[in-house]
Amino acid sequence: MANTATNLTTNKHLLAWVGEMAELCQPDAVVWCDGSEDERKRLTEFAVSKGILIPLNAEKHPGCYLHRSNPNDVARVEHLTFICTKTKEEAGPTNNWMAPDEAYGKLRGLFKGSMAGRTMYVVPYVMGPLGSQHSKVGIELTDSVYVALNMRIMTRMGKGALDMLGDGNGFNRGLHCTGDLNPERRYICHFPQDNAIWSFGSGYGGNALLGKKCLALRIGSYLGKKEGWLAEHMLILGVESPEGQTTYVAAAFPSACGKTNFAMMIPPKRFKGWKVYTVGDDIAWLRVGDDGRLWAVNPENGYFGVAPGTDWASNPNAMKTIAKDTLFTNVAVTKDGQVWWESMDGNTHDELTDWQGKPWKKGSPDKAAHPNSRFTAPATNNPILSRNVNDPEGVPISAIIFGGRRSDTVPLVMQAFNWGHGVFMGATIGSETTAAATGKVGVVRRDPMAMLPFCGYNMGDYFAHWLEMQKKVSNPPKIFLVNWFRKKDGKFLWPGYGENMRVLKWIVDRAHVRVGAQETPLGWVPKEGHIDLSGLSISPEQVDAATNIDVDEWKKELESTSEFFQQFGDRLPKALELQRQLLLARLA
Ligand code: TSX
Ligand code: MN
Repeated sequence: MANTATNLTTNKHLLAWVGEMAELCQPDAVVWCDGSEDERKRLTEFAVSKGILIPLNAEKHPGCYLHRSNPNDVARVEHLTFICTKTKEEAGPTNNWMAPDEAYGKLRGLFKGSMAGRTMYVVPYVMGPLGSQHSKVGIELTDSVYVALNMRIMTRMGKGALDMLGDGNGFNRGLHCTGDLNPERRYICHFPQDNAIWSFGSGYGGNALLGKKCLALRIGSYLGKKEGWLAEHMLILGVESPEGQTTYVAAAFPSACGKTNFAMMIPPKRFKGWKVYTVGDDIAWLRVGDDGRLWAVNPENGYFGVAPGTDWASNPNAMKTIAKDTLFTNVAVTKDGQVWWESMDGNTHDELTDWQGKPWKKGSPDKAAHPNSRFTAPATNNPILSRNVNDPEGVPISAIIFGGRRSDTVPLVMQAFNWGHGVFMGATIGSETTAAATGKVGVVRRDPMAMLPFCGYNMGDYFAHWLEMQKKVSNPPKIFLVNWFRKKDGKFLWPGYGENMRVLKWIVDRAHVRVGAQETPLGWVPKEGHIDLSGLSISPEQVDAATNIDVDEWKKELESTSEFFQQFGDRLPKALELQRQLLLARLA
């Protein structure tokens, strides 16, 4: 059997577990990752020699590499993602469930001897700032050098994690094997009660970088329920006023709403002296501080962002972030080794190499970059990275924003009357489907708190946990609902992007109780004069339409909400259905 020895740790629990897993997987070698620069070079050179990474134009993209995945392995696989709790009830109606014994049995069979002829990397990592009592240590065992290099960017990876773990046993046990990438033998299994994750048959980020969705959200949300905190699918940003006051907000949006763009937003010229700082673009761990406020930590250390749609117009800070030391997955490349994707720069290239490595010519009906192509970039590259990202206690949250992509019904912004109403808003957000490939276009898919694919336990209990948190948070953030995507006559009513600063400023001012609003049956809404529209080239009528509340639309909306709630049966907190009926009564 492979020698599993290391001088990086003497942790008996860890050494025993690594030994046991190596016995199961039978790798030729076991390599412990220390997170050093030397190691990065070594692993990168190895990956390049095997064709796993392709060097990009070193002048234009210093330190950057391209990875092409198997074409059948380009995204998360929700139908193959399981929550393995003792009972199905604990996983709830919105998760796939498998009994732990069955899952361990099935996956043991797959992992058995699966790393023969390969190397097992032991990847120690921390989610959250090093040394913070709120951070969690994980160890990922993987046979993928691509995964090891991505984890190095996305987490605090290496010796620091082992030092933090010391001789403790409280680490997440993650086992990952690429396997033969046969989707028939692909399983992403979570064992919340064992603090373990077993992932087989995929090399894709969300399935294989176990610190992110698997630990920080699915296992994290389970631990949050148990320990009295919240693991959320939220960006965190700081807004600094010209007077130097910084206000932090956390925001949850379903996919394809531009979360990373919002997290890296540049205020328009009119907002001279206002600055936005990124704390995180995807995940927030929220805890109650001694002061009764909610404090947020970004457990991640990098950005795993969708490339298409990221460009100099939509997100200049992201473009600067990915300028160096970035791994690209499934993007297209130009003749001179530069990355390219649809949306980047018109039709300037006659010929490209597409995401599968095939020649691509202008006018081809196929996309050159995969629509879910990605960048993995270190947070420290972000020019507007908050100086507080490594604060062990996190940053104090003054506002929570829920959002969705809705062409009607949901106004540009409204504020919840109270915590319970805000939880109702979060529990009922949804997005209209955009891509024809995913079914009907324009159908609302409910995605409560944007957590539908990421909640590691019964979503009804999750709602109850959110409601329970009110008792602990004596100084709670205000809660808001936003919608950048409302349309009239097929056209977006709100310019979005940097102009969202106008909405964000109203939110910040509301959080500090220093701007007005109009009470409507559905929440507090800005009326004329409350949102600064100076220098904006859209008509007041258009703003009215974007912020309008239509009673008939909302009656339908609340019916659809009722349908959505039914699946949770007894597990749906009574307080949520009551919120729905209160709104209905106010509309009548
Ligand atoms: O990210 C987006 N944001 C948030 C930015 C901080 N997008 C892209 C969503 C897909 C990932 C948006 N798209 C936003 C937005 O606020 N708004 C829209 C809709 C929109 C698209 C184009 C225009 C306007 C609105 N164009 C013009 O007005 C010219
Ligand atoms: Mn996400």
